[in-house]
Order: sequence, then C-alpha cells, then structure tokens
Amino acid sequence: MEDDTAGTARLGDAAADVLRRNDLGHLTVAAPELYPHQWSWDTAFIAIGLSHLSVSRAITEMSSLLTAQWRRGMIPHIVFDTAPGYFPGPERWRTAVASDAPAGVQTSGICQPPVHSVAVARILDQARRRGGADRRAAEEFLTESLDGWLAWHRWLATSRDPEGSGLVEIHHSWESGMDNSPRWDAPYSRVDAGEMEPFTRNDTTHVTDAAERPTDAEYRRYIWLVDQMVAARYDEEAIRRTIDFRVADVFASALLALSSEILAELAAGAGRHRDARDMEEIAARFRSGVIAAVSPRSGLAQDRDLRTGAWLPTATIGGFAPLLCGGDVAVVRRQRELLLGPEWCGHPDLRHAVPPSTSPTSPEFRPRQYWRGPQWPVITWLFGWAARRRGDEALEGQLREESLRQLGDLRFAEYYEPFTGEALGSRSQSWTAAVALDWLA
Ligand code: 9YW
Repeated sequence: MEDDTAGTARLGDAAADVLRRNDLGHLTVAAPELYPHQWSWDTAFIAIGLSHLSVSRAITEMSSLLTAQWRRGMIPHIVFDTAPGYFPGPERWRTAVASDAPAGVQTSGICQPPVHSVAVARILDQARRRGGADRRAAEEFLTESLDGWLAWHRWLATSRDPEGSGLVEIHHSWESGMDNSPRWDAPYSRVDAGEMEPFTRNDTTHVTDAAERPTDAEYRRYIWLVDQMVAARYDEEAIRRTIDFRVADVFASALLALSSEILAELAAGAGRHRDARDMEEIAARFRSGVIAAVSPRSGLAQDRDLRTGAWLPTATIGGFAPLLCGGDVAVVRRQRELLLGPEWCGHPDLRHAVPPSTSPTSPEFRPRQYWRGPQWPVITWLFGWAARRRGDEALEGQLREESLRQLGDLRFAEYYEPFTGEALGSRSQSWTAAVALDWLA
C-alpha cells in the first residue's frame, strides 16, 4: 500500500490536473462536458483551489465573473462561453429583455448563493503568505473589485428581502444551487407548467444514468419558471407578482450572513468603514433570520414557501444553515450533535462520514439522485471551513479526513453515493478538484 505522503501528492497532482484541463484561460468550466460554462458559486470554490496553484489565475477567475455582473448588482448564475450543448442556453434565458443585463456577455437571468467573499479573503490570505507580486496583485484586486462585491450583497439584501425579514427570497431552485433537493418539493407541487415552447434536455446525454439527474417533470417546471421570468422582463417586482415559485431559502441566507461578515472585514481592512458597517448590518439581519427559522422540534432551520406562508420541514442539508452563520450558541451546539449523529454523518451504513444532501432516515432520501441524497464534496468543505472559522477545529478535522478519503478515488465526481462511495454525475468536476486542493493545503 502506498504511504500517506505519496497518496496526498497523487491527489494534489490529479486535482491540479483537473483544473488545468478545465481551464479556458479566462474562466474554468464547471465540468468538461456537462457544464461547459462558468457558474457563479462554482467560481468562488474554483478560485479558492486555484489560489494554491497561482494567485494571479485565481484573480482572473473572479474578475471574469464580475464582468458579467448586472447593473443593479446581481451576479448571474451562469456566464456563457461559446461551447454549444448546454440547455437552457442564452437563447432560452433571453436576458436582452432585461433593463440591467450587462452588454457584451451572455448570462442566465438568476443568481446563486453568495460565497464570493470567502474566495476573495482566501486569495488574499494566500497572497499575503506568499508576499511580493502576489500580495500586490491581490491587494489591488481587492481595491478594484470591492464595489462589485458590495453591490452584489446590497442587491441581495434589498431586491431579495424587500421587507427586511432576514431571509433571501429565491424564484427558482437553481438559485439555491440545490436544484432538485426535496427542500423544494412542496413549492414545486404548486408550479403547474402549462403550454410552453418545446425544449430538449442535454444533461441526460452526458450523464448516462438519467436516474442520477432531475426528472423530466422537474425540468418542465424549471423551464416554465425561466419563461415566466422572461415574460416579466427580469423585473424583480414583476417577478414577485407573477412567478409560481417564491421561497425563502435559509441556506442562501446563512451564506449571505457569513459572506457579509467576511466582506465587512475586507472593507474595514481597505479603510472603507461605512461599507463595513453596512455589511455588518446585513450579516446581523440574515443571521437573525436564519436563527428565527430553526424548528425547536427538529433543531433544523426551515425554508418557507412565500406563496402559502408554510414552513418546509424536510430534513435536508439546508437545515444546517446555522452551522454556517452561527448566531445562537445553543442552536449551533445542538446542530453539531445532530450532524455527527446517526441521522446524518454518523449513520452506520455510510461509506464516508460526510453529510448526505438529505438525511438517509428521511422518506425523501434517494441515494443516487443528485441533491436528494448523495454527498457533495463542496458542501462538506463548506461546513468544514465554517467550523474552522468558528474555532471548531475538531469538526473541521473530522470532515477533512473523511472527505479526503472519499476524494482518494481520484474521480473528482460531482456527487457520491453515500453507502457505496460510488462516483456519480459528472467526473472531473472543477469545484470538487478545487476543494481537494484546499483540504490538502
Ligand atoms: C444544472 C455547476 C452547477 C452547480 C449547481 C448544481 C448543478 C446545473 O451544477 O446545476 O444544470 O443542473 O446543482 O449547484 O452550480 O456545477
């Protein structure tokens, strides 16, 4: 058997190789065939991985995402490159109907969770450790890009929470990053996709076992919502009045709280004290929103269907939002126990003790199907990173060790079957390789 050092070096080399192969120069595709474009939250994780290989390449990744920012502040969930074959592409998103879409670049018309300041801070840390030209480049990048990140957070805090509830409203499950999670089953059951322009999916030609992807019925609803947003010309108020899916997302809200806290630190470091205070306020508001959404019975945070007012109690990884943003010591303590307990990472049949996307004890759990059960390395990393930030090195260490064991198959899969450890979905997925590099650093 090879020793640990050789295994570690092999994993690091293989991960770096994935990022190199997926690199188009100005952006890294999320995955070689299935996702041949730039995705918003993938970019942040990819840049974190890249920062270990080249600080300047990591900066390029983040800058190229920012060039696609919409004029009111939204960072779009996809920035399209020229490769054909992804559906829905620009022709279905039709963002030219919007009044604030950027010129000269094609994007989708929705957003994804805000994790970008985590990447900016990580790049800066790495660059300061290296010093010299890297340090200068990263500090310059922070000065140049700060207004963009601030505008993004302000847009989320206003357009996506006009009433100041402390929860981010989403209009499509793609905005949560967890497309077909059972978190969204109840709200989707009220989305009645009617007559629509026909379409052909491409994803199932790349992932041969269609059972690992969302169903056709789910896709019809996904595209129905896209068409509804186009009809509303991507005007946020019009969308809120007309769209069939309006949900308060606790996981995105926790990430907004956490990222705003980090952005406040970055702004303060750059001498921008008023902006820092604004970000602290946003962090505090969304942290409270997340804590207020915790069910005293289950201990998990709940999303809320804003069309009916109903809380959504399904036991998914989204419920651990407080472990990302903190805000209540007792809630966090209980969640830590739950996460490590038999309904989650401590389930006796798991191959690797990392969080499944849905609890294996939940009736909605499906071990092979996308966000309905499989383990996603990027999510494991996020919980590990947040634990370390909170000072919980024991939790971080445990997640890191188990995650590295899982990634030792060198496939860099999009997601993994929790009981067998089988690689599922896309292989050579960029953000999976990126988190492997960061775990190893
Ligand atoms: C799709 C790129 C994206 C992720 C999402 C994930 C998936 C795209 O892939 O969505 O077409 O299904 O759900 O979180 O950003 O990796």
